[in-house]
Amino acid sequence: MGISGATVTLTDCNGNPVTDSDGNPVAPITTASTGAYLFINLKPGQYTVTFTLPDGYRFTQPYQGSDTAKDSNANPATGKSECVILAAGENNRTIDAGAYKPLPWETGSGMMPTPTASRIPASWASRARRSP
Ligand SMILES: [Ca+2]
Repeated sequence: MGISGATVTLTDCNGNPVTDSDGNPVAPITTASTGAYLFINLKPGQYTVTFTLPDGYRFTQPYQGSDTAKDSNANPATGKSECVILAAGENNRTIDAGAYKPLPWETGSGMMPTPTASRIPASWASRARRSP
């Protein structure tokens, strides 16, 4: 399940704006209903992905489990991933954010409903040339 309306921003590891292989600024992406995002035509380098969640969502704990394609990379306090090295020709689909929408207490029952977890799956790629 994806989260729509999240903003995904790509910067260098110092938080500075980056440009793609053609020298154009890499604009932030707002996720669609699948939650997926795609940055293409990037230069090899070191990047940080910053996730900004829609109202009401919170990040899950990062780096849970052993599957890097499914774990959350977002620091719950900042929404930033770790500094990631993107090699030439690499297509990195492992940087993502887990988030959930807390549900209000059910008054009277004493039961806390289990929040539904969602993911913002990532996809980003470098390549030397743009495909025709
Ligand atoms: Ca991950």
